[in-house]
Amino acid sequence: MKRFGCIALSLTAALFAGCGAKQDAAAPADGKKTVTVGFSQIGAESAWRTANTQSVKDEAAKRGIKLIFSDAQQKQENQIKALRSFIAQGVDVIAFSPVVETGWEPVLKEIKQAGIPVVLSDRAVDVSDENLFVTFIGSDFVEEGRRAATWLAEKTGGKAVIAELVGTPGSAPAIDRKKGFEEVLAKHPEMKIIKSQSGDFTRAKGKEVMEAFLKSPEAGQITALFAHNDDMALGAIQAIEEAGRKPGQDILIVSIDGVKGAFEAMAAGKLNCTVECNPLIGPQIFDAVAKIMAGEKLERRISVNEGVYDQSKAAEALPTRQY
Ligand code: GYE
Repeated sequence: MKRFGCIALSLTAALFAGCGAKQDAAAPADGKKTVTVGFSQIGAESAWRTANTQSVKDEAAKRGIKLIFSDAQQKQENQIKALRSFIAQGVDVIAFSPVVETGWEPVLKEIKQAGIPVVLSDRAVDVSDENLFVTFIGSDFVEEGRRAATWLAEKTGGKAVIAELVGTPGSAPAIDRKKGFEEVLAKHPEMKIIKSQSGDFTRAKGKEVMEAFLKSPEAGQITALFAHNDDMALGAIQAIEEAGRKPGQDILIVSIDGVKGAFEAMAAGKLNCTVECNPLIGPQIFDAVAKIMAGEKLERRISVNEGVYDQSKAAEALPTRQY
């Protein structure tokens, strides 16, 4: 089993000097301007998301940034409303994690007209004008899909009948993880996906869809499950157990994120592998904000370092997992 290097993020906290003339009641006594950031989060659909939210809030507090945080409950329309309210409030920078890839152009143009820089967090958008945002900070989801399929191919000797639990339809991680997974499958003619449906990145939906897979006429053929995130895999594990089959043995399971619950399931022998997707990107987001406020140029794409873990590493890694 290959283990891709898992490198802890080492990020320097940056303090920014004031620029611009906006008055703020919360301005510190030293005369430096308080920076205000509007952050539109997708929701609280998974353990990954909860950890991501915490990382953003903690880092903003640590740096004395005024954070206007908005939870969209997984709805694009709510995110668009939040973005417009950030414009109305005259924030210094807008950061957001777009629930789906498309449909952002009009609101991004409004933000641009208002002169507010945008940092994309975690998920990318599909826009024709790349200048509508400054940078995108997030994981390489295509690579994560490849890593999941590569692990499964090695584990099964290239033979598997696969059920797939897809993430939120139209979201960058669902599109890209599927793409990367299928790219590797194309090299293994005896690995095929026979069931594929969205479980919307939630545990409840993952369980529900897996139950339906296990009631289908093809249920008996399934030897492996690829879940686009750990929460759906954890829901599916329950469904598999309730159907009287052994998760991790009768059906091999590989998922993505690397949340604590996944490590616990691996230590219990119920999940076989998780591909890490690090949600603790608050420091990178606010490093980007600091650079923007200082007028520095930013890379268009800032990536996150991640690894792959299987059961042999689970018990050892569990105590040090931060999310
Ligand atoms: O994998 C999933 C969450 O966008 C990378 O969103 C994120 C994904 C993550 O709901 O658990």
